[in-house]
Amino acid sequence: MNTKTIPVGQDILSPAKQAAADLRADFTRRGIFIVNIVSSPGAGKTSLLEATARHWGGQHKMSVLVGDLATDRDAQRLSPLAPTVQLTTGGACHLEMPLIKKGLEQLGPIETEFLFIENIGNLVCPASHDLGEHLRVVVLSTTEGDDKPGKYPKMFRTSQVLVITKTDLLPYVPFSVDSAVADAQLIQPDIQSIAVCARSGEGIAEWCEMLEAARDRMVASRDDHAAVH
Ligand SMILES: Nc1nc2c(ncn2[C@@H]2O[C@H](COP(=O)(O)OP(=O)(O)O)[C@@H](O)[C@H]2O)c(=O)[nH]1
Ligand SMILES: [Mg+2]
Repeated sequence: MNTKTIPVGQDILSPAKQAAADLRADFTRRGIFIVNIVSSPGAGKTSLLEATARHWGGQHKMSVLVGDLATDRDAQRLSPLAPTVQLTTGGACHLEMPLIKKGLEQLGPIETEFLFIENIGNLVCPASHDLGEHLRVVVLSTTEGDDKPGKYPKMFRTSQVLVITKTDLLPYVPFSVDSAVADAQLIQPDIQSIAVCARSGEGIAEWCEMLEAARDRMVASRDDHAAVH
């Protein structure tokens, strides 16, 4: 039997992966940095976004797509601070590209530097879905235990930044920031970590500076690429 080899020459992406790659490319061109925030429920994602918006105070423009199974409670919290659209999945445990696209349509033509996607509270399913983000940030609160990175390895392996929240509770809970970071680094040696407290504002300036630097790098690499071509 004759066999025929067909050289494809490129990765054949699934439609969802292709949609995510297209969104990332489009937003890179427009200078909009997409941050996908993942965590278990109640780790402090919305509080972190509230603190971010307050810290920037309009100095850097941000918009938010916020996902939940039900209710628009998070959008109600964030809307006074930044253009926000609530995405409700009606039960699905993670966000996917079609809902992100609907949310972007609802957001309308945005002039923004940062688009935050607050994912559904869940340390499992969201790990498998690229939403076109430039940066994936996993949030772990001090009340969840410092052993979680090793127990949910895919989420930490696919994230570039670990934000440890609720540092004000450290005196009351058995949680070591160093142990949590070391556990995450076993899985993802390059993971960058920041400890914050949304209530007191501790670490929020550092978190915002990290975001600004990451966006600057994206814009610089886009411009270098454009200059070469
Ligand atoms: N003590 C303390 N509580 C916090 C902090 N950040 C968030 N919380 C509380 O943690 C709970 C869940 O926060 P939320 O932002 O809704 O988490 P999300 O479900 O991940 O979006 C709320 O009751 C917040 O007030 C913090 O820095 N310190
Ligand atoms: Mg929330």
